Amino acid sequence: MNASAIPAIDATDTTDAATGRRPHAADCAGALFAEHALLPGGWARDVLLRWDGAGTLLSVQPHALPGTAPRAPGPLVPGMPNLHSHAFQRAFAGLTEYRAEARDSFWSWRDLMYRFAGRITPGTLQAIATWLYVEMLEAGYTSVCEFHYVHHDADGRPYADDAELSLALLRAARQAGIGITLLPVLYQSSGFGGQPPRADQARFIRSTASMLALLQRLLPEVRAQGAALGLAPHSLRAVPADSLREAVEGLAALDARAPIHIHIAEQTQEVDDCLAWSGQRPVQWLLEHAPVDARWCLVHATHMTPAEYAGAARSGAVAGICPTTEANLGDGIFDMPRWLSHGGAWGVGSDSHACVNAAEELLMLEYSQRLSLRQRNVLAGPDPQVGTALWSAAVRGGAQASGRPVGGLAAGQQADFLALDPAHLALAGLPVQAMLSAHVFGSHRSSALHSLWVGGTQRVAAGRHALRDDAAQAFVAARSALITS
Ligand code: NGQ
Ligand code: ZN
Repeated sequence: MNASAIPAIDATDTTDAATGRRPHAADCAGALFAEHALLPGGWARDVLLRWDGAGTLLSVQPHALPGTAPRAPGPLVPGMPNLHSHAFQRAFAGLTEYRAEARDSFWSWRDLMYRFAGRITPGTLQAIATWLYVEMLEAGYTSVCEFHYVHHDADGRPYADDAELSLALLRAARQAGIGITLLPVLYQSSGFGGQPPRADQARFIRSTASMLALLQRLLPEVRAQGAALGLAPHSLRAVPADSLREAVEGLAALDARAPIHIHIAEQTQEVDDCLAWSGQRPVQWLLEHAPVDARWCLVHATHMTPAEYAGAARSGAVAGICPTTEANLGDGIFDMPRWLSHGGAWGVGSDSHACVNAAEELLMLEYSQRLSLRQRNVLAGPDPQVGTALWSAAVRGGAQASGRPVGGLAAGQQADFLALDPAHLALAGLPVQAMLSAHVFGSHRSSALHSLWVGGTQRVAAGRHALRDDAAQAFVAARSALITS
């Protein structure tokens, strides 16, 4: 990096002390000084962060003097990328927690979810997503991958602007100030081997050509807001083999590095159906028939054989784990020690948004391992503090899956971070090394997250997003409208 590219911080600095942001961010940088910050190599002292007008970190300097930079209100931690979200599903969290069949399952949940998806409008989607993204920011997520599949109107007809609902999500992300990777979903069949879609899937369906046209249409919009664009073949049950190949090739022609996310092996039923169709299990089939590499995120790779764990990890793909949704839906438990033994990358997503809290996803992930292995501190890594090890690994994998530079506090990455509140009762008096574990595992009524920045702009102060009240009100109105429609 060219040192002369770093704007000097001087006594005439007009940086806003509350936000670390100067008035004309486009042509000047912001800065922040933290006594403690979690860098990719671990905790460091007296760290000076400086970023440019685009919100990219220019330098992250430990053992620095604060100069005139504003001081962070507490220890700084990188923001968490949320690698899997279906925004509209936030509006019915809690509404599917009753027994509807003698034995409820993922599939009976899906029937209820589809009824809800059928009622979404552009206005309600934007209101739900804006509130959801405000919640995410208040809960430690600084970016989100939207796995977006409700494309058409309630009758399954394309909107006048085919990108209508995608654009609603981009607007919501802009309003809330969260980074976004938009992943339009390809959905064509109701089961393996190209079975025709069900009537309640009509809003999701598009041809491969229309998907590639949508990606073309969205690319300038996405780039204009510093977002990323990828593709999500929904699952092997929803995308026939030829379509998968054509879509992945078409995407690569548009952007050779664009992310590709797929739901892969969430339910044993889909493993059985895949075996009946092809003689292979879903992950096995995918590794043999698709160019799986570091662009790919395998969401819910829950049911794999040891050979599949090894092959998928070695492909370089990220395992997209959604611990609270997978628990909510009764999916099964991902074998993290096995995945890590092969050097596999992983990150977390809040998926159906039964829970919207980065710390709680990590808690659920570690606890699922403890319960199945009857051990403690299963996922400690280079850092013996489990909270720190989980947080750092999930940031790295989440960034890879996002296709955006959101991988932590290092030059060249986005200035996406949060400050913990050292005066919060969960943390007060603890050594800084224990604070992330206390944030993840010590249960509290309120969050110890104090402030949060995305691309150098402060979005949460004293635990609150500026839009909280307005966005919450619009969300409740949208949900009420959906329930009664
Ligand atoms: C989804 N959700 O796309 O929202 C899915 C359900 C399906 C999860 N897989 C639909 N958790 O898989 O067919
Ligand atoms: Zn999903």
